[in-house]
Amino acid sequence: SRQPIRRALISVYDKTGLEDLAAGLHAAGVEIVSTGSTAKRIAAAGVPVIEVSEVTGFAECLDGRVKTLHPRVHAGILADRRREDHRAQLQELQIEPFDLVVVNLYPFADTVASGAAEDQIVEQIDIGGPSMVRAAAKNHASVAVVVDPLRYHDVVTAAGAGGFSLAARQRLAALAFAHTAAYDTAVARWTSQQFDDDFDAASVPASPLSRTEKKLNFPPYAGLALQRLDTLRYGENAHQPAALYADSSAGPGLAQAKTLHGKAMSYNNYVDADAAVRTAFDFAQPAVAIIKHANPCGVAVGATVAEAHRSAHACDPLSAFGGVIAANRTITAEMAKTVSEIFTEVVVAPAFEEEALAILTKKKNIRLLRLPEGHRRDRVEYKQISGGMLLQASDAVDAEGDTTSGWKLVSGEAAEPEMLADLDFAWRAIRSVKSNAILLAKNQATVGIGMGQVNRLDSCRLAVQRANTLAGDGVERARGSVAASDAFFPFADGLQSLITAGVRAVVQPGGSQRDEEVISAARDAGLTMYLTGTRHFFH
Ligand code: 93A
Repeated sequence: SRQPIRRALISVYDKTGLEDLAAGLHAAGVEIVSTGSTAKRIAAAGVPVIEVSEVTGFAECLDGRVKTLHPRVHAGILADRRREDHRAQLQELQIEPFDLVVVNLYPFADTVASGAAEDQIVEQIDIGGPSMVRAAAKNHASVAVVVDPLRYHDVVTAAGAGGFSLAARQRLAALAFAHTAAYDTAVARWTSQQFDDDFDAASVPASPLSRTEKKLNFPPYAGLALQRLDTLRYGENAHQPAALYADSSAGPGLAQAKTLHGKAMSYNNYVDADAAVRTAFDFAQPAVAIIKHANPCGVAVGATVAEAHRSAHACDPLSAFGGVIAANRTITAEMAKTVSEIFTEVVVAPAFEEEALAILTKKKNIRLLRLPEGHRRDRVEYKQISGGMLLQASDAVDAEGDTTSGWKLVSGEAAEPEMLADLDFAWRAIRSVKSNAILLAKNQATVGIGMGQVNRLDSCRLAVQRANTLAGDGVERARGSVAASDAFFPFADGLQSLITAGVRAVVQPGGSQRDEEVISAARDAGLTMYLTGTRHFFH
């Protein structure tokens, strides 16, 4: 049932792996026919290739809209090699059949997602590509079709081994039809939304999951794997009934945590505990986060959790009153002693030392929560909007490993190891601060946080003001600190206020239209500034 591969048609938008594929096919004695820029790339790799226009005798026209839409191409794909009459007609028409079709389509969905204009999006509706894919898939009795660069290796192997078996060609055909169906669904959704005033999202088939969405387990249909766990006393306010659910497609996480001591967790306790855990577990070293109203009022790392807690608390003792604390390590007796002196709503951690429990359980009003074994950050986050919800991969770009190696120094001297460690700390911690976020840090601890403002200048001012007043010792803590900004500075004004306050180094994503202005303000002040290239919005 193997169909030897003698002639292949290759037309790919995504050129990943193309050179190796072409070289491999050529080495297996396969003749390659290809379209414009695909043919150029193959030829540039030193592999012989025939232009499709040579086969059709018709130059590509209408700016590429018509390249492969020609009987000499489609008869070559659609001829059923088992049929005498098909073979005879090909001979009569002097058309050579194709045994293999490799295509990947114009990036329609990506173009829509990029915010491109209507005309540009329309241009990315691939017509010739899906036609070839569907033709080859229909004729799987004679032709193998491949739409995914990940399969090129199999193609080269098959070419050298007498071709694909019928079963393999059938499987490839099924994948190919699923691929074009998904492609057209995306086109249908966009055109309906764009041009149909009575557009009803539910009437159009669901958009297919992308490859990364599949990897992340985004649910393909409505309905998460929710399981009701508990009734909560009330929601954010006393007149709002509320409940706790577990999502078995995620976790284990905070929802499965065990209350070791204290009153039942409230809705707001859960919200803050979640923010605390999210923050503390972003660090490899022992780390503590103190949260109020979903924002950190202190984050620090240290040699021990006790040390980290002392530094985190010192950031803002005023706000830490009634706070929710998370640690990424076992709560020690030493830390428990300090915590017991401060009115605290919740302490959440992977474990508690016996003695720590003995100390903390003396306090009637504190809740102690133990995270479940194997607790991990959810890879997908949900946010409800009216009538639906939004899903996204969680922001874990550089949760592990070295964050600083990819940074670009754009102003001042390179940071000494100690300053670099503080910048690294600030950049990790800022991920847990609601945007717009500016975070000042010193000695691996926050010293001033400006959060939740609707412009960056106010966040800068707030961070400085809180750094300089909350210590309560008359010390200007902003002076000599380093700063992180969760997104770029749209103007130099915010940065200027940090410079005036004595901040020594800044890490920020960059990418503003006014980067030059911002960077030159940093240079004028001799400030060390790094650009990360990624941002950490969090709302
Ligand atoms: O504009 S099209 O719809 N018209 C065609 O005849 C056609 N033939 C192949 N798009 C067409 N293609 C697509 O061009 C393929 O699906 C592939 O994505 C791309 C490859 O073109 P090039 O080799 O010039 O990069």
